[in-house]
This record gives sequence, structure tokens and C-alpha cells, in this order.
Amino acid sequence: MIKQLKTRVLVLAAVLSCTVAGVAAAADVKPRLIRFGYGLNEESVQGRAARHLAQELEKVSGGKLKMKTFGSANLGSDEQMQSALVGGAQEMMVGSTAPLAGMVKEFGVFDLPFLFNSEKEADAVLDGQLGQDLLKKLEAKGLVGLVYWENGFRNMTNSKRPITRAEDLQGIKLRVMQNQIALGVFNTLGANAVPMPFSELFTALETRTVDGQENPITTIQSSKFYEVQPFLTITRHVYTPWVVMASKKWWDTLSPEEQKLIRQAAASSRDFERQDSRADSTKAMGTLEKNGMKINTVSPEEVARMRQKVQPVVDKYTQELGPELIKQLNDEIQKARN
Ligand code: TK8
Repeated sequence: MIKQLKTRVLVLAAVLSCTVAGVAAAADVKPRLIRFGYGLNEESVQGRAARHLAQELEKVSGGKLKMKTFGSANLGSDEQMQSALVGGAQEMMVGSTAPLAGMVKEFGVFDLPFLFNSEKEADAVLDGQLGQDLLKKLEAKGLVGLVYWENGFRNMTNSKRPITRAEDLQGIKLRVMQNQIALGVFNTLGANAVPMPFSELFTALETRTVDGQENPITTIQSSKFYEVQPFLTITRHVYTPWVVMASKKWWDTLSPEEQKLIRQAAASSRDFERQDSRADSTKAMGTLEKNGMKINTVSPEEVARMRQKVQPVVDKYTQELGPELIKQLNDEIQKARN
């Protein structure tokens, strides 16, 4: 009898404390509208992952945290959105690491060519010590780095000729992402590198302001670059991550519970996006071929030559970014490789 009573009291206490915790958590989550910007269009991997993130956030917050997504750089290019986040004029975004190197120079490591051999290695570094340390460095600059999505291994397209060797890049005006390392790499390979925001790229290709560009297969397909670029060369010369970020100014006004829910939804979007990106990459090759692109793959011997050619750039930036950081990076890659 007494035992039964004890159990009942215990059960009642448990039910009560759950309810109290539930009420407290609910009170800690206010109805909010979060603006999330990205550079690619709605049919891209970014578009699908942004919608996944919005749905997930709505689900985990019981409908309180609503996210409105803006694709096609409608809130601005990566650089412009970064500034808007720092200033607190926009809540969240996803963008490439390359333009972040202007704020935290160490993000430039992802512009060093021929670093990763596989997506698995990239995941290990990004989700490991080095990748997470880099995200933390953003806070001092007014950004909260949440998770990495996959942009992916980049390949070259152009309107002039197939690239079979570095020499074929001579005279090609090639749009590159906006940082010194990217500029150095492509100029050293022989191209005339032109830094430009992604949001201006399609028009620049169409009007022949530039002859070529480099991006992952998924982007070449979703941005319809095949309409204006007859040649695709598989080089996988660099792997770019995307970073999902929040404005620190805004983040600091959130309750710990709200921050936790956003982190949770972001983690789910990371897993969704990487899987989707890898599946889409395989499909995209077929679409590009069907749309008449002439596709060639640079031989392993030529990749080795290109690697040698850009070694002075790698050496220069190893010094600038810090030889210890580059050593840590190579050690982490090696560990993932074995
Ligand atoms: C989209 C960019 C794009 C990147 C680039 O805003 O700039 O070429 O690959 O994904 O971040």
C-alpha cells in the first residue's frame, strides 16, 4: 500500500516536473521571423536545404520560429549578406568560405588547391577540430558559424576550348571567388583571373565579359551555365564548403532555448544537404551532357603538373596563414585518409 503510494507520488512528481520544464521552454521561445539568404536559385541544392532548414525549425519550435528564405542573392551577394549579418540587418545566411577569408583569413585554407581527395576527408576536417575552431573565430567578427554545408569539388567551364593542360588556360578570362588565394592560384595556372561576386556571374558569362568560371557540377547545372558555356573540364581542383551563419548581434538577443533549437535544425540541414548534394552531383553530369556540354577530364599526370605549378602559391599562403595551421590541416586530412 505504502509502496504503491510512493510510486504514485513519484510518477506525479515526474509528470509535474516535465510539465514545468515544458512550460519554461515554451516561454523561452518567442514567435520570430528569421530571414535566411542564399546565393543560388531555388532549384539548387542550397534552395532545397534552405527549405529543409525552415521546415525543421518550424517543427522543433512548435511553429514559433518561422524562417523566410530568399534565394538568387535577393538579399545580396555573399559579401553583402555577411555585412548585413554583422550589422544586424539580416538574421541568417549561407555562403562560401572564400569571401569569409576577408574577415577571418584562416578560412583561406579552403582555397588551397588539391587539398582533399574525397568528400569524406572534407567532412572529417570540417566537423573536426580545425573546422570547428574556424567557426568560433567568426564570433569576434560579429558572425555565429553554425554548420558547414557542401558546396563541393570545383570544375572549370569556359566558352573557348576544352582544358586538357594548364597551358589551355592562357588568355581565358576566368571568374574566380573574391580572395587573394583564388586569384593567385588561377593566375599562376595561366588564366586571367577576374574576381567577381557569384550574383553577377551568369550575365558576365552571357555577355562574354568573362570566358569561364569554376564551380561544382551541381551549381553548373542549377545555374544553367551550360546555356552559355560549351566546355566543361573535370579538374576537382578545390573543395569549397558553405557556412550557415547567424548575425551575432541578433543571436545574442535569443534565449538559450531558441539558440539550441536553431543549432538543432541547422545540424539536421547539414546532414540533409550533404546527402542531397552528393546524389545531385551524379545526376547533374547526365543533365549537362544532355544539354550539349563537351566534357573532358584532366589526366592524373596533368593534375600532378598543375599541382606543381601552383606550389609557390601554396608555399606563400602556408606562411601567411601559419605553418602550424597548415600542418594541423594536413594531419587531419591524413588521419581521415587512413
Ligand atoms: C553562391 C556562391 C557560390 C560559390 C561562388 O552565393 O561564388 O562561386 O561557389 O556557391 O557562394
